[in-house]
Amino acid sequence: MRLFIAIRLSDEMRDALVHAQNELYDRGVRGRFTAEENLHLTLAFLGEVPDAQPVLDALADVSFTPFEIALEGMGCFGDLWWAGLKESEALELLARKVRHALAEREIPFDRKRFSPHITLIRNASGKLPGLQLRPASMTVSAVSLMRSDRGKHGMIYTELGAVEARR
Ligand code: 2AM
Repeated sequence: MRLFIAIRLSDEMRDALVHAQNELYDRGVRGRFTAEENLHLTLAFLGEVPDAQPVLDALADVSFTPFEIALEGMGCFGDLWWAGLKESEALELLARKVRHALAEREIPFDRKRFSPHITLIRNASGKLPGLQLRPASMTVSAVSLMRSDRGKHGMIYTELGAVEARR
């Protein structure tokens, strides 16, 4: 199983992101656009894992209170184009807690620095134009363990479990 830990997005966030994708498409950008239902914010990427249970146990150790995130700006890693998030200490802390919980249980994950982004297009053509994102925000009240499978028409992400914020 290919697993990652992510924040699932609210409808308002998705709407703003799809709006940006459509605008890019209308401007002639081509590439693999992330399907609306697949838009997410990755906190940790685990890759191939034989058994999800230890990961679910690690996730259950993560304790956090709800906080807000908001879209801000766009950027790219080469031909991968993404939407960014307003700087948030709570978000950084949550990613650190998730990664710490994995490390505590000796569950391997990609140790690349957390760089909060929501992938909009892979293999994007041309250069990223200046584009204003529609303002959108949401309350983060859960973190999900996701399984990624290659479907006939693109990736299929399935939630295997989640930890809820404590109020
Ligand atoms: P992304 O965060 O840039 O979109 C599932 O593959 C998710 O895990 C995607 O969101 C993907 O990229 C993210 N991810 C993070 N590190 C990855 C890696 N080393 N390989 C594949 N996906 C990775």
